[in-house]
Amino acid sequence: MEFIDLRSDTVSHPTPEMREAMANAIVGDDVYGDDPTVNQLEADAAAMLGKEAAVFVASGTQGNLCALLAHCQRGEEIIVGATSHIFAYEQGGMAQFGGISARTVPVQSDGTLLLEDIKRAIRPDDQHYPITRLITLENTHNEAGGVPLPAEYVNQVAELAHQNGLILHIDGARIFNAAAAFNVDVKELAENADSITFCLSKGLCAPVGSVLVGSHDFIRRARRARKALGGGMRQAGILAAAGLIGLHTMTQRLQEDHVNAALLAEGLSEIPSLVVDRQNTNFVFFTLADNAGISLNEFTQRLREDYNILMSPYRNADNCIRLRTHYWVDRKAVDTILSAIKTILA
Ligand code: TLP
Repeated sequence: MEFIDLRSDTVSHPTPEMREAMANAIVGDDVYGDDPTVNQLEADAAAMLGKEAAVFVASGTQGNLCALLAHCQRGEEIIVGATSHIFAYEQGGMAQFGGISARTVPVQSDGTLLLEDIKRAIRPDDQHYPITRLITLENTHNEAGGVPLPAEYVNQVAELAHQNGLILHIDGARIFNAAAAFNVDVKELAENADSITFCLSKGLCAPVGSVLVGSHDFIRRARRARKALGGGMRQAGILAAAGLIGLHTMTQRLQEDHVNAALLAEGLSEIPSLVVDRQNTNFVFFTLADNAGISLNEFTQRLREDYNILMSPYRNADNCIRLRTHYWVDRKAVDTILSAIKTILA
């Protein structure tokens, strides 16, 4: 059964071109460095982000963890947004596997961390404290609602980090969405960061995989961390083949997802019992009014059962739904969704 699935962009699945490329991929043992398709993906990803080297990893979570394990020693601390994915949704992997602690600072509604908050969080040289090693940003910021962080801001944080001898790591799971939103080359958003993780799944539609980029020396250490985490993937060229299409082709069409999200937000805002809270990049948040005459659960159930449309309540707010557009939610799907919602709420 065909669903229109808006629960996340992680639900996107490979395009027909990706499936064909996967079937025909030339592969080798990647732990030996022998997989030409993985090697190509890593070289192209590093070049696109303007970095020396890259390593293909199983997921965004694994990419962020490899980065932290490669940058930090046990007993060191990172400065991280309190609602960032690395802190909130990665099981505290940095502490579990690396003995690294997290010092959180508030995330503003525009996805930024205030420079004053970051400055205050940097530890003085005192034997009572852990050693601050790294600052991390998230671009686009998921919990702030898919907000893209502009290059000027990223550069200010990079400068602050480097002036204090700290490293800047970016969780750029959706950094190509940020580049599309500002209509800039992704290199501009990556330029002053020391390392970046980005996802080939999500908006780029590959079935599996993320890439971590940075200097040669850093990537050598990250590759060791990946192996220790069980992430040496052997004939991973089958996956990297889809990733290459994600990197070169799908990054060029993300603007379409943003336009569809804007159209959805516009259509939803015209429906009386709904309030659109915000829309950024491929994210839309809306709230069902108390007088809508239907509970949020009944609403999502009817969409699923009667129209094959999947949405899920947003866990952090009452009566709120978060939608994400992606390749498989086209303009026609936007019309179908709006007409289904109008019928349910009529
Ligand atoms: N986010 C998922 C869930 O885990 C919440 C989603 O549906 O949005 N960084 C950011 C900013 C992310 O949004 C995610 C995934 C990750 C890292 C982790 O990526 P994966 O799922 O590949 O480990």
